[in-house]
Amino acid sequence: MRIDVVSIFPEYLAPLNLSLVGKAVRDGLLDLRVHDLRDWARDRHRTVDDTPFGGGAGMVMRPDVWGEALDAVMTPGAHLVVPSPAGQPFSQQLAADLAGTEQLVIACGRYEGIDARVVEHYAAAGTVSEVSLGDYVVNGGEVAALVVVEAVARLLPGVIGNPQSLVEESHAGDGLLEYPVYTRPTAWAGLEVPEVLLSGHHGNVARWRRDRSIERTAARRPDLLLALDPAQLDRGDLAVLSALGWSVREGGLVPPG
Ligand code: 6GU
Repeated sequence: MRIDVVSIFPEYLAPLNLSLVGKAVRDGLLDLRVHDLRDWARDRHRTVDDTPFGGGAGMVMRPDVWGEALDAVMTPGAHLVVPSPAGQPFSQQLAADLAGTEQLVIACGRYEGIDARVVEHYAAAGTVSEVSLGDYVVNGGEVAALVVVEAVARLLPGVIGNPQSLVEESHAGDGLLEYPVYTRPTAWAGLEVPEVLLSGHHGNVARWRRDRSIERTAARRPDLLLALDPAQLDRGDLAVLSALGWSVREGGLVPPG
């Protein structure tokens, strides 16, 4: 697939040459192109922003400069992603959807954001997603572009050596957080590896991991349990949840208290 990133700080995207994503590019699995937005500015200062209509702090990125850039970079059917703290939360589901597209274009805003007509204009012609990393503010879309490119690239066929690792990880499909993992040495800092993992009993290992996934999810992300279909849960799952004070009503899980 092809991914284009447009930014006033193209050097910010340099880490994409490293590690797994860098290898995917070198192996020809990903056509990654990073562009400097200022290449489409028209004045000699290469201005990309102006003061906000209606007043207020900061600067807003000009729609005409963005329009020139996106018209030059987007091919028919491209999916435009605009990072924004006001976007929908980025998710594994969206990463998987984006991994199935031919071209992804990521428009990195800075300052107070991009003139709202840019999203409106490109949404009329194709698919546009405004995406947020979470409920906090960072200074621009570049870190979100790093996140989106990495989350999408690792799902492309051939990028990850063992595709089974995509199946077992957090947020991959069963709606639970991943269980804790251990390796040698068996004793470290006075802490032992859980006995069951050394037992060689695959059934007991699988049950133990599933129990730990459920406990972790209940403690850290109860919202994920609320979204589960109880039909996906087996008797062992229900026993752990019940011990944690959760119960099952028709259609969903009910938290303790
Ligand atoms: Cl995508 N951009 C900015 N500037 N801040 C954010 C964000 C994005 N997601 C969370 N905070």
